[in-house]
Amino acid sequence: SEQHSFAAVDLGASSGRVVVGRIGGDKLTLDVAHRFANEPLPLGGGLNWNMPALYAEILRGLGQVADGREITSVGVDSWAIDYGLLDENGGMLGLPHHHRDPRTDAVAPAVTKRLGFAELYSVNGLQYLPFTTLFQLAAASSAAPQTLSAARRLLLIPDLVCYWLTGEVGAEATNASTTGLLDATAHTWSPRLAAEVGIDPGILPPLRWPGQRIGAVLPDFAGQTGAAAGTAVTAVASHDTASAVIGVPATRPDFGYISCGTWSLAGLELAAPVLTPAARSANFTNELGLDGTTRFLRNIMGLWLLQETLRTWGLDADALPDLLAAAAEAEAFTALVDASDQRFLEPGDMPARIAAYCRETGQPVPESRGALVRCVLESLALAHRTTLRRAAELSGRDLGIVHLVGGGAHNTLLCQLTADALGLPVVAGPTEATAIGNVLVQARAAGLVRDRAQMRALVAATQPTRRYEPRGNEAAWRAAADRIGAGHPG
Ligand code: LFR
Repeated sequence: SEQHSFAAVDLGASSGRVVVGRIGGDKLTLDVAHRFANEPLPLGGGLNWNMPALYAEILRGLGQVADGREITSVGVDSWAIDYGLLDENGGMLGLPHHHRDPRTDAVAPAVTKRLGFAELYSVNGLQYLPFTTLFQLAAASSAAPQTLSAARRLLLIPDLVCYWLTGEVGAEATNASTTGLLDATAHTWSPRLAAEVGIDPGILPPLRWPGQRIGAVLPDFAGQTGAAAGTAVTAVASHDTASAVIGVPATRPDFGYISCGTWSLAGLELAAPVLTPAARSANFTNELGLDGTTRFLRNIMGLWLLQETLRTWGLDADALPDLLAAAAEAEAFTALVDASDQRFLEPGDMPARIAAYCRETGQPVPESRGALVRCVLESLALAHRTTLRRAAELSGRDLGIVHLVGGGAHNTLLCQLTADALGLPVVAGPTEATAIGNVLVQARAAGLVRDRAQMRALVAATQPTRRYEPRGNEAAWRAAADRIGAGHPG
């Protein structure tokens, strides 16, 4: 049958890529056309995203994709929550802030106290994360009120890129669900919450949904990249985690997922949000997935703990295989940290923060690099266990298998420890689940696939995965879990 090619722009917190996905019949192939680093830019005292540099890389990647190929459409996803502001002429008002910028440190607890966590949760259904858009806006409205009052539009990162590509503004719904300003039940903006944090609700653009056509690439863009004028830009599930969940190769209903990259997002796909007091005090989030589903999950610090450790040691990713080999040899369960603890959020000396955590909790400080990496990976595996088991309890669902997708699928030790901790098989891969989810939603808009079950069956049939069986040491993991309490909202 006929094959179509789609371009997926996927921006992650540490790297971005432009991918071509080809779909037709029972085939799905993926080809990474361009990969680039995403380095945050400290500027004017804040931590920012270098959007012009990222956009230049996107254009370069799309240029390579368009070279000699016919592209049915383009879709853009990225990390969530962060935003840019446009002035009345459509110009960007400063660079978007990075969610790891400390500007919300004092504001987030204060706003939560003022509005009440229970009240906020009943509307937006979100876990407490200090950097949620709503808190960033509260910080901006006190620190930079002139900028905010000059703003005519607030655009999340993928919507900003789509605006530059097409000239059209909108807010894609899965990503909008991470702002704290979207009603988790009605799926509409909450003008009341917007007003509460000091913004004009009118700057929130109309919502758009995955699969909707956004527009056509602008002629100057087509000129720059060689793309055919008029190539469509399609709204995908533009929150990277939402796309990753679409790309999970699940073939049975009782699956849990872990989207494991800079963050580890562990949870379940549900038909409706769980807004109970128990879900709230366990700090579970209800983000929006494809077709109105709920992504019931928690944020775990993820590979950030490892990336930032390597950076502190002055090492790059080439050093990883040796470190992981040393970690595999290191003694088990000597020290564990709570991988949801906010102290690990901001950039800085990670080994020192881990050592401080261990001292405070009366645990031995890991002495060698191998021991420290072991501590990080066991702590992540433990957080995966606690989070997925709790998600199943809170939603009354069975959990029979775990899919781990994203860059973390390469980390064989982490995958094995996660299977051990959960006492369940872990299927690792694909690493590019996010780009795959992006492509699949475009393919559905083009009439090539039907529903989530068919999309996942296609991923399972075409993408390589690796299965890890639990090694059966439940007693040790239970003891480890007892040492670390479940993380709670501030
Ligand atoms: C993952 C992710 C998470 C979100 C965090 C910040 O890349 O999108 O889902 O909580 O980044 O945006």
